[in-house]
Amino acid sequence: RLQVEHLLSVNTLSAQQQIDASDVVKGLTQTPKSLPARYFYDDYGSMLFEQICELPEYYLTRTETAILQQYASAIAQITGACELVELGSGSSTKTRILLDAYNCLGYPLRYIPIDVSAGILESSARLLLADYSSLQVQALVSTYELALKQLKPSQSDSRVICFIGSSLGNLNPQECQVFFSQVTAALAPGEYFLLGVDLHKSKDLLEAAYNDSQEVTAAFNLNMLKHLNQRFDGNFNLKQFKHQAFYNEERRQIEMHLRSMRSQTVELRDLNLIIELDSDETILTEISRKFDLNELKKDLQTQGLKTLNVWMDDNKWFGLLLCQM
Ligand code: AVI
Repeated sequence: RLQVEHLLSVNTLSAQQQIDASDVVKGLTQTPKSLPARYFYDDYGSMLFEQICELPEYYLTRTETAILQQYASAIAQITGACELVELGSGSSTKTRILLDAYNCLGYPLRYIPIDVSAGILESSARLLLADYSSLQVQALVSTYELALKQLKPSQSDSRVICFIGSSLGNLNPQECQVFFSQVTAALAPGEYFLLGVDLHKSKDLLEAAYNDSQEVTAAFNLNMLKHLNQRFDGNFNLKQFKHQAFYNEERRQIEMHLRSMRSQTVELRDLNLIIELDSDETILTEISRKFDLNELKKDLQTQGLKTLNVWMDDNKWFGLLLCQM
């Protein structure tokens, strides 16, 4: 019942690495410097992200979980039996709430989790198979773009593409548009897109969520440099960088940076890249946008995705949107 396809590591590895490398080179040679957020997620980074989701300050996961618990059954009733494709599935913890709802209604389910982190993808798929006797899992080790391009038409009655956890916030507005068009290309008319997004709220709540007192988010941010060292034979000294996260009110986004504690030279040997950093210079590692529901619904509509339902928590901190092609 389990099939694992490594879209990132069999045929496409060398091509993919070149793409990755050009991203890194571009980001580190421009001013201001930046790095692609997907480098957070080696196996250790994915484990740290799971810890972030449990932090008291990181309201996102528990709020979205509560919304799913309340409305998963409504979602399953609307979509009917389907193939559930999840982008950035990680540990699939929240997805279990949906799987339970489909199970309860007696709907057969094919689950296609997609993640760049092979370790967490395969281990969570095995746990799911042990717990759901009729589930079929086709796990794809892949980026979203590559996986969405490779998906064949749904083998079930319908397809639901699920993108929860507010990962949409990690894309800038232009990337967001491209992403929506990739999603619609992978859906047939009448099929669904389930989207979880973090909404506007006070600066204090937002900044606390990305500056937790246990400093797990700081470790998660710094781990990106360790990942780059391993991947590209680099010599970033993690002790010479500091985590920094703040809310940019104008852009309505949290920005995570790594601040260089002194002027320093860093080398990524496999990329033939030498980087000079000034003291206090920062590298932007992530944006996390916070959404306005009406603007988001309009953007989705422009891409041909009609919002059928919006569910929120009582504080209106987080939104879960069910859209249809
Ligand atoms: C995965 N993504 C939605 C998280 C976020 O909140 O933007 C990543 C994260 N970065 C720091 N904490 C969590």
